[in-house]
Amino acid sequence: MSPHEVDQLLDRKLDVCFGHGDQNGDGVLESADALALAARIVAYIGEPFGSDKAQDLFKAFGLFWQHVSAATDLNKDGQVTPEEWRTGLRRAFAEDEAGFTAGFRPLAEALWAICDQDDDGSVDAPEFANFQKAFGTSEENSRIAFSKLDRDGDGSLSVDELLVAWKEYYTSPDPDAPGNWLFGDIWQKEIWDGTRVSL
Ligand SMILES: [Ca+2]
Ligand SMILES: [Ca+2]
Ligand SMILES: [Ca+2]
Ligand SMILES: [Ca+2]
Repeated sequence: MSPHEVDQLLDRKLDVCFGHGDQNGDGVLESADALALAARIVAYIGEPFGSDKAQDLFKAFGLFWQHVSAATDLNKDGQVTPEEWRTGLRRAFAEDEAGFTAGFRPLAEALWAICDQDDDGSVDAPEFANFQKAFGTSEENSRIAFSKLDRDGDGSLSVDELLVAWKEYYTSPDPDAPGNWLFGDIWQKEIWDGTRVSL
């Protein structure tokens, strides 16, 4: 792949994530977007809002946003533009392994816990599909994503498998990285058609 194609893949993945995050569709990300996304996840999973798992997820999203916005809100105005998002995330996560783990692990743990609705210590494909509904992911894309992300093929998604997938999704230019499939086929318009944000 040419450097341009590598850039295109990573840009596309970061833009899809931006589109998911911009919950009110105003073209910038802010803390209210992060909390709205957390609420949406709680609602689609079917967890009561006052439960420990839901409260833990809200806390984790709040910390995650602090971490991410510190890295991406380059002019410190409380809003993250698409350009700041692309530049800041590359710098913060692709080039800083420790920064990635510090930002993502607490969120991965809280998400994993709330996804495991039957408390059997595993997140199976139907539980993962409920989580994916919060992002508008189709059943088909959710099924594909689960099969790619479940690296050891044991029918369950672990925290570490989730973290490896996120790491690849947010930082890897490799077109064959399984983590590219976090939301299914990344190039489908169904996942994100770019209409909500103009770059
Ligand atoms: Ca917004
Ligand atoms: Ca800004
Ligand atoms: Ca379970
Ligand atoms: Ca697994």
